[in-house]
This record gives sequence, C-alpha cells and structure tokens, in this order.
Amino acid sequence: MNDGDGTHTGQERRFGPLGTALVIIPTYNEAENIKAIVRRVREAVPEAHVLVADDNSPDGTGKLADELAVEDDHVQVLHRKGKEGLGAAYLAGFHWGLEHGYGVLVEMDADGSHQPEELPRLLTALKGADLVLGSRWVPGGRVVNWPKSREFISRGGSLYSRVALDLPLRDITGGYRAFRRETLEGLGLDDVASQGYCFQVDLARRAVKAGYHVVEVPITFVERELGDSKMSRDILVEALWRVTTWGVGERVGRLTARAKRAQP
Ligand SMILES: Nc1nc2c(ncn2[C@@H]2O[C@H](COP(=O)(O)OP(=O)(O)OP(=O)(O)O)[C@@H](O)[C@H]2O)c(=O)[nH]1
Ligand SMILES: [Mg+2]
Repeated sequence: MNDGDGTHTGQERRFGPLGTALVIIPTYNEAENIKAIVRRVREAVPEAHVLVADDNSPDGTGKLADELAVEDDHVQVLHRKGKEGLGAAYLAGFHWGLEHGYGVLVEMDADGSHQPEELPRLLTALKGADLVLGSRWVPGGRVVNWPKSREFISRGGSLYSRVALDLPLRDITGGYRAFRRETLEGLGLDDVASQGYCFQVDLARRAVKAGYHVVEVPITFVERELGDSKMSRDILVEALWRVTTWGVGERVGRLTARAKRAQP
C-alpha cells in the first residue's frame, strides 16, 4: 500500500523486472540538438532504444533523426503530420512503445535539459516503483542557468498543483520521467489532457490517485543552450486553469460523497 508520501506501509510490494527501455524524445525544431541528445542517450544507457517523435519540424529535425535511425538499429523515428503539442507526441510515442513490447517508457526533452547521464539513476529507482519523476525540487535537485523569475514560476506551479490537487509530490510539471508499461496501461491514456504542462500534471495526478508508487529522484535540469523554447504564456495559463478546475472538481466530488454517506 502507498501511504501517500512515496513510502510503503504494511506489506511491501514486489516489483517485476524491468523490460527494455524506450526513451521517447518529442521534437519540434530541434535540429541543433537532436544528434547530440540521441548520442548521449545511446552512450549513457546502451541497451535502451530511442524513439524520436517529430511533428514534421520545418527545420528538418525529422530528416536528421532518420539519418540516425539508418546508422543505428536502436533508434526509430515517428513522423507525425504537424505540430500538435508535446502531449500528443508523447501519447503517440507511448502507444507505439506499448505496441512494440517495451517494458519501460521514458520521457525526455531534446534540448539537453534532461541529462541522459542521469537516466541510469531513474531506471534504478524504477526497479522499486511504478513511476519515477526526475525532480528539480527535492533535496539534491537543482536547475542550471535559469533566471530566478523562471525558477519562481516553476516552483510556484508545482506548489500550487501540490496543494490544489493534494499530491505528495514536489515537481509536478517536470518532463523527465520513467514509467513501467503496466503503469501507463493502468492510467487510461485516452482522455489525458495533452496540452503542455497540463499533460505532465495530469499523468502525475492520475498515477497518485490510482495508488501507484511514485518516486521522485533528484535531477540537475540544465536550461537549453540551442534552439527556441516552445512553451508559451498561453500554455502556462491553461495549466493553471486546468489544475484549478481539477482541484475544485475533486473537492466537490468528495463533499458530495460525504453528504450522501451522511444521509439516513
Ligand atoms: N513533437 C513535438 N514536440 C514538441 C512540441 N512542443 C515542444 N516539443 C518538444 O518538447 C520538448 C520540451 O519543449 P521546450 O520548448 O524545451 O519546453 P520547455 O523545456 O518547457 O522550455 P525551455 O525551458 O524554454 O526549453 C522539446 O524536446 C521540444 O522540441 C510539439 O508540438 N510537438
Ligand atoms: Mg526545454
């Protein structure tokens, strides 16, 4: 049983062996980053496979990824029609990975913010968990090259989600994660909110509410040096709005259930 703060009470659960990992890297205009990030993943965890999920990037990222796939049978490319957002690219990547029998599905940005050299630690933690979150905001976690304003917004977003959704997690918007396949299968991916940060919050929230054992592992998040950010103010505002709606919905649901129980 999960007692809500990431530790177990009562009978210890046994976790099955981890199967082969698929590292899913969503890309939109990451031509300057794609080759380096794939090489780093292949060096850090040679047995893992990589799936680049490209939304027909105008800068030719998909073509560069194809070149990598020709050279290396551990690299695959999922070409998508056009820009549909990071969540939609991940969902397509998850489905592809589940269909192809992978045991672990990893989320990783293309811009180097999520360091492949830290992936072995996430995978080690996953041996005793259902879902591992790379976390900037647990002891030992940090960010490099972020202005204070950006850190304030990110920390604030996680804190707000933690309180509004009653989640025992510190970094709820982060996107460096490792899932067991069974966890993804159990979350019900069909109606996950797929926009920007909402996607990460929704997956974390579903995992905790479903009673999965979610563990946060400290990471050093390095701000991108090359290429442009795709996150916008709209995506941030939408996330705040959604989190608020989910939080209110959950509270109303709990109150209604309590009122029903109290009726004679
Ligand atoms: N396939 C696909 N990938 C996307 C899309 N939007 C963003 N990405 C990728 O998702 C990852 C995260 O996007 P970023 O722009 O780095 O977002 P961020 O890390 O919040 O912003 P920065 O800190 O400014 O880098 C990167 O690998 C992007 O290329 C999209 O619409 N489709
Ligand atoms: Mg980034």
